Amino acid sequence: GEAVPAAQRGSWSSFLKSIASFSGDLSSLTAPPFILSPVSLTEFPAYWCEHPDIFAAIADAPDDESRALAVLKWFICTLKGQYTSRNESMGSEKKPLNPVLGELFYGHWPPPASNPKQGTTTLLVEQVSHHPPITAYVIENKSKGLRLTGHNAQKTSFSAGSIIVKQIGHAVLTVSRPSSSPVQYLLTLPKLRIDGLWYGSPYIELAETSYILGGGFVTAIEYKGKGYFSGKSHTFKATVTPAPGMGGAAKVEHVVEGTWHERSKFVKSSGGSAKAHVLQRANGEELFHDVAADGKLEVTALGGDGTGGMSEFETRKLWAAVAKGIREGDFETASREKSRIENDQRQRRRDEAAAGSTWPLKHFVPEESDPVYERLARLVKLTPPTEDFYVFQENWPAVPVLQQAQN
Ligand code: 0T9
Repeated sequence: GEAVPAAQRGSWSSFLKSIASFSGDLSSLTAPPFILSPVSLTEFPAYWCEHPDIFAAIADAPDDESRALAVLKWFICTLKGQYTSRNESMGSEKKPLNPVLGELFYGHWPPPASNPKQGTTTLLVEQVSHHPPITAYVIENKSKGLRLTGHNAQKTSFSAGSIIVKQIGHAVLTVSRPSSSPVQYLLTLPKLRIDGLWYGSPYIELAETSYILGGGFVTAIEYKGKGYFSGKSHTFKATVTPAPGMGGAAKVEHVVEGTWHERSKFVKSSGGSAKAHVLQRANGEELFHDVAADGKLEVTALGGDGTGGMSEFETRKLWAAVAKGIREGDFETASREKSRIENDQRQRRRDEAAAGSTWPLKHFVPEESDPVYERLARLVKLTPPTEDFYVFQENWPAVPVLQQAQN
């Protein structure tokens, strides 16, 4: 591979061989230094809200149909960050830091000075399982009545030179309204293919279909890459139709096509609501979404201990020395510090086993079923997950810095 530093070619090809003969938890494999990222997976849920304005706009939609389109626009606008931002900032997809059990990440997005009414959005993330790695999160804009909760895990396999990642988990978006009951959407996650491994410059392509279900509508988003129906990378086609039993709205259908890292537009629209979601360009072009038109706003990390500091399990404090080593090319320090964290974890697990106790999660509880999932998954007959659901515990101690940010 040309992107692989000469001194690491051998370790890259043996790393590729070990992934090829392995399936399961890739995070535990040792990779050569050039492919390491200094960012922990607990920071990834922040990608859901790097356009806090588009997220907040969901609360302002006047009706179910318009809200379904607002949710779709927000979902599409997150994809570029979720799946291509490491290529932009570090030249290729990289192997993230593998969070420890109980790792925490808190953050917020304050409203812009020009629009204080947008409200503050807060982020709370907890690593709820180490083996397999599972990350749970809550993103909330209290003043707009919006809350996104979810959890993520991955099942990986290797096929025709690519890593195939099946995302386990889902997200639920709750839109609270002042005078009627809340509306909920179930969001499923696309399948990933990691290509470019041979050349040492991995990148993600999305495949198959993901759904946004609820609020009276069903949105199916189909993903294709190079060589499929448009021949272009990062292509999608989203179809928004009324959920079964919607009566009068039965004829509504919106179809949006384009690329999720650039532009998309309505190719079919039979309902009246689409107009409010069209971006009119100076050259007369009518778009649904244009990534270049959005200013992305990265999350500001907050220390959760209430004094502005971070406790030892908060991501940026826990990994500080490892991340610094990776950023500065001092891989000896990075790997020594990483071993220190891992040994500490092993010792904690041994102590717990000896004491007959388990690590207490701070914000979530594993449950075997989730009524919201059961109700909404039926709309397209999703295969029921066999993994636990992680339910956010409202009534547990709140995080002082997040409460402060919300006031
Ligand atoms: C949820 C996202 C997820 C996490 C990452 C597969 C992956 C871990 C999971 C799915 C986010 O919402 C979106 C984006 C990127 C996904 C990561 C990309 C990636 O490569 C890693 C896996 C575990 C690896 O590190 C594979 C080895 C590596 C050498 C390839 C670059």
